[in-house]
Parts: sequence; C-alpha cells; structure tokens
Amino acid sequence: MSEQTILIEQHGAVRLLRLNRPEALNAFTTGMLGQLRQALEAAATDVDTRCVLITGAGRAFSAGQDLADPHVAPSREAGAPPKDIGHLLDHFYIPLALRLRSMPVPVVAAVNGVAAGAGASVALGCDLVLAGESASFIQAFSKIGLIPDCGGTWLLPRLVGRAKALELALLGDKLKAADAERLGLISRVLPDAELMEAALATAQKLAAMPTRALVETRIAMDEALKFDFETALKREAVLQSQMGFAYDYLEGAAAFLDKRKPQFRDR
Ligand code: LHQ
Repeated sequence: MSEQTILIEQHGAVRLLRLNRPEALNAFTTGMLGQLRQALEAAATDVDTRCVLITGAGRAFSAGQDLADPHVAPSREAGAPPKDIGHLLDHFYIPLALRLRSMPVPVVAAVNGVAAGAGASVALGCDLVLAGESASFIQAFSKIGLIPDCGGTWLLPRLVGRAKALELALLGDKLKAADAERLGLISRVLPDAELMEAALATAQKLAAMPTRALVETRIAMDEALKFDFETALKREAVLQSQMGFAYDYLEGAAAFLDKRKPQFRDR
C-alpha cells in the first residue's frame, strides 16, 4: 500500500488536510502531490464540506519539493542527461495549484512551521493564511538555482508588491511569521499553542457562511487585479446579479429582517 502522505479528518463541515511526511518536513514527492490533489478534488465534490483547512504534521508546514525525489534529484553519473523538471510542473504542480485556487469552498492554511519553496506557494495560494508565531516563509528557489513556482511569481507581487516580492524571491531569506503578517503576505499570526484551535474556529465560521458568495469574492478580486475600475464595477454587477437570485441572499436578507440566525446552504 502506498504511503499515506495526506491525512484527512472531517470536523463538521470542515475538511482538514494534513501534509504528512514529517521526517522530511512534509517535502512534496510526486506521490504526495498526487494525493494532495486527489484530497482537494474529493473535498470539492463533497457537498457537505463547506471549508478546507490545510496544515502540516510535525514541526513544518512543507519544505517544498522533495529534492531527493528521483524525478528531480540531479543524476551524479557522468554523461547522464539532465532531468526535465518542467515536466513535474506540467503534470503535478500546475494541476495542484489550479485545483487549490479554484476550490468551490474557501481554503484556510494553518502554517504550523516552515513553509519553503513550493510549500510556501501552496500556503500562500490559500484564501486565508494563519501562522503560528514560530512559523516562517522561505522563497528557497533562488538558493538552488530555480525561480518561484506553483504560482509564486503570480502570488508574491500581488500580496506584497514588486519590491518586497523581489527581495524575498532573490535573497531567499527566512521571513518570520510576524514579519510576513506585517508585510501583508499572510492574514494573522497566533501563539503556536493556539494556532490549530483558532484555524479550526475560523474554518468553522467560514463553513457557516454563504459559500458561493465567498468563492465569487475570491474570483472577483483576482479578476479585478487585471481590470480597469469601470470593468471591475461591471463585473461586480454581473456577479451580484447572480448572487441576488441565489437562495443564500434571500435567506441572509430575510434572516436579518427577521432578527434570526441565517441557515445558508448554497455551494
Ligand atoms: C528535505 C527537504 C526537501 C528533501 C528538508 N527535500 N528533504 C518544483 C519542481 C521541480 C524541482 C524542484 O523544485 C520545485 C519547487 C520547490 O519547492 S524548490 C525548493 C525546494 N525546497 C528547498 O530548497 C528547501 C530545502 N530545505 C531547507 O532549506 C531546510 O530543510 C529548511 C530551511 C526548510 C528547514 O531547515 P531545518 O529546520 O534546519 O531542517 P533540516 O534542513 O535539518 O531538515 C530536516 C530533514 O528534512 C532533513 O532530513 P534528515 O534525514 O537529515 O533529518 C532534510 O534533509 C529534510 N528535508 N527539506 N526539500
């Protein structure tokens, strides 16, 4: 039986995915990348799951690509042809990043330790990023002669602006969680001992909210970054019109007027 590199727990409407290769700081093998994508796919198609929470087992979130994986480890034999690591991106990282970024439910990352290379890209690709105070973010790519991948070149400048994005990516220095929060790279830092409880509570809160509106908000904001103001206004109107016909708006507005708690159900 293959190694269980993603542990899955269900907490009410929250699907918790735990990256699980703690002996290698949850570095991604191809098998693990496939299992993570499958786990996201399963959460996406389960109508009772209304939020996904991703964290790491042990002391790390993820150290990125497993550099010992035979698909990427440089061959040391004289005359051996270099490996095409772009193949790995095409077949594993791109489908994973697209799946993560287009989830039909909000996705929260609970960064419990170091998030390096593609591990940082996976964390930063989530909708909300919470981190323990001992967590850190390392754009480790440049140190081994690579460029940020798994969405890193897209995410970093959008999150922190070009100057800081380039500083992080070129120098590859460790960024502490508190500094990541200050830069706007992540949402919030919490004491380590409180991280999982707070992350689960945040995920539960999102799970009880109008899922479709949350997901369309993510989509609209990502799109708006490439629009001029007027185009963004018009796009908002199209999406808002769709929201207005949905059950959750009728329920949300009616519950407000009736002074009762809404029961959202759209997904
Ligand atoms: C690891 C790893 C690791 C294997 C720790 N692999 N074992 C995409 C497509 C194609 C090709 C390549 O890349 C990509 C995207 C990427 O993600 S590139 C970036 C890959 N990641 C890195 O370069 C980070 C490498 N790791 C580190 O720099 C350090 O381990 C960090 C700073 C993350 C943590 O340092 P420490 O806390 O001092 O831990 P450690 O280095 O002692 O690691 C603990 C163990 O985990 C150790 O194994 P061992 O058997 O000696 O206990 C490491 O070898 C293993 N490990 N990262 N990426």
